Amino acid sequence: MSKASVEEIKIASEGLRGQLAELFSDTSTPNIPEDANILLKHHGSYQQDDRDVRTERTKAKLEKAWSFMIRSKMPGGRISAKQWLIHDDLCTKACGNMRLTNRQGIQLHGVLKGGLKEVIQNVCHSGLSTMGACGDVVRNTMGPAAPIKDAVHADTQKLTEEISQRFLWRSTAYADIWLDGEKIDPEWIKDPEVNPAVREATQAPEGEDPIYGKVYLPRKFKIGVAIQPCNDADIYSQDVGLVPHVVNGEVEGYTITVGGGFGMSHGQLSTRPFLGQPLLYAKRAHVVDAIEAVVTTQRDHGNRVERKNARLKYTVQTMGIDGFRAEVVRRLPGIETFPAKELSFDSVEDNLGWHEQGDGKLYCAVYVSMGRVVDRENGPQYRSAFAEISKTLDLPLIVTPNTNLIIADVSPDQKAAVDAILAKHGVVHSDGMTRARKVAHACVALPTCGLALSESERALPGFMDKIDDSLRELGLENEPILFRMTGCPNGCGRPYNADFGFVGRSPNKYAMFVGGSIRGNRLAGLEFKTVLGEDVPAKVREFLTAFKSERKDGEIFADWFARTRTTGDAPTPEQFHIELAERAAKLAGDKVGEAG
Ligand code: SRM
Ligand code: SF4
Repeated sequence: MSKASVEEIKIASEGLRGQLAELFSDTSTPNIPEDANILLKHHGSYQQDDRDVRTERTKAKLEKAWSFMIRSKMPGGRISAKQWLIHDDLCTKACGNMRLTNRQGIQLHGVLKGGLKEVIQNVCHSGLSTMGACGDVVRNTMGPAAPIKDAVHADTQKLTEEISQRFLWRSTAYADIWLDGEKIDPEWIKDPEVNPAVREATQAPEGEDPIYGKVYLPRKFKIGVAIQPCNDADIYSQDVGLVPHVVNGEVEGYTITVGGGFGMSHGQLSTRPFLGQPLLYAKRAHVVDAIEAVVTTQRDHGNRVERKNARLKYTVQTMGIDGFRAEVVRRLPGIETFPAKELSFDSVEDNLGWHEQGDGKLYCAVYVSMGRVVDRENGPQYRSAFAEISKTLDLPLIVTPNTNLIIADVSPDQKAAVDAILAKHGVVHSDGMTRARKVAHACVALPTCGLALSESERALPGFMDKIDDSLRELGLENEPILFRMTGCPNGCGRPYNADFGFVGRSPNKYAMFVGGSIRGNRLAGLEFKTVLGEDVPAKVREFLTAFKSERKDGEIFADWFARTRTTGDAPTPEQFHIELAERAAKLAGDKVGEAG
């Protein structure tokens, strides 16, 4: 689908309404047309098919095995026990499990067309929603996962919620289509936890969206907040990153970074990952307005001709960071902005295990392999464990950016009960694991992702078994080393700033990127264009062996790499700009070189 047609579909949709209501009340077909799927994304769902059976069904001249993925949004990953139980219940309408996402949301896969409305209704009944979880709008806002009870953590969580509220798309379409026109309001839901942002957004008067207009953003838009030195929200990978500046224990304001983003296409130099760059510092009262100025600058200046170059990162590159800043500041009349503060981070890791949270209570961060909350026959029974904790102890949960799960607000006398439930279901939070394994993540990929070129979620645990052996043999089991994998170059697993990023090219073949950083602040380079899956652990071992023999005292892998190696092939900024200009010219129908 070309970029122009996506734009046309959005414009013609009347507040993202389209024909979705009619299509989903027609039960005679298992799927919807592609243009409707584009609108559906803004409602938090994607049409997919089971790729494990695609070939055999095509051979048998059967239709694809269609189903829908549904993504729930929760700023900062916060979800109550009751909301969790509603999602757990909905697993039975999906493929029997749920997937924690690395933007702190929850995905249910395999929902059939006839069941989609009921699932979305139930998510809304829980007080969460799917509105804007996908599509050309601001997505789920990420924030620090640890539920530390201090003024700074309280403020970052409040900020994720303020952002979420400000940037929800506004139209009655969502309520009309999924909730039979009933607006999401406390009377109807009878739930004090109802999300006020969604209530307001679904009651919006018809007409243009106040922020997004008729045509929404050129592309998806992502925001994350992190408190130094923990970069769990991986702010340099975000369109907008936010970091609080703390004075006397209180947040004075936020440094704003812009233009991070990871999607690329193999071999296409005009697409590439970028890290966010410092934009400015704003006082707390002006932070959300400053973000709105960034969002509207992207709305008005982003590329609406080529979706591959439509993310904010390309707008920032095209305008230059100084030009971009000038435009943002111009949109903030009467608001004083300041130079960005220096930032410093240690790691993107979660702090797994038990910790005090600062109010006499405890939290427990539990490792969830690849974020898949499932009961495995010969492994951990994550789904049963978390459901039982929610049912019997009614404790709030938090999805982390590394797709683990935090059990929060545990009073000391509940700790033994939590441990007993986890142990009963074989969930051994992180005991005995290498440090690398605790943070290793793979995107979903096969069998649900329509864009996957190779396995990812189903492959990384096997890769890590062998890598773990090397780490243990070399005595590196406690080293902070970041491994991430994706089934295609779109970069969902955030592989491009990892120490090692494995990026699917075709079945069992991966491009191998090396030399990012566990701090999330450096891009890896393309070290090997194609490596067979079975050869990946040996390639990794070569680096680990060199690290072990060459490292200086206390030096971590990322610093050893930076000191001793140069990152592999990556397009230079010049190459990138030349290709970008060439592509734009081609798309505009000009002959390259003849313009001007
Ligand atoms: Fe992603 C598309 C899964 C985080 C970059 N992503 C997809 C789709 C929806 C495939 C599709 O378009 O048909 C995947 C659904 C697979 C499935 O079956 O579930 C998908 N992305 C995911 C998740 C579930 C991966 C995970 O391991 O958790 C993450 C959901 C987060 C959420 O709750 O919203 C997810 N995706 C990311 C990230 C990381 C992040 O946001 O922190 C990135 C890289 C950062 C970035 O956006 O630049 C990412 N996803 C993409 C892209 C490439 C965007 C680009 O700029 O080119 C696509 C494809 C697209 O948009 O065209 C994509
Ligand atoms: Fe799918 Fe590619 Fe994203 Fe993995 S990186 S979930 S394969 S789009």
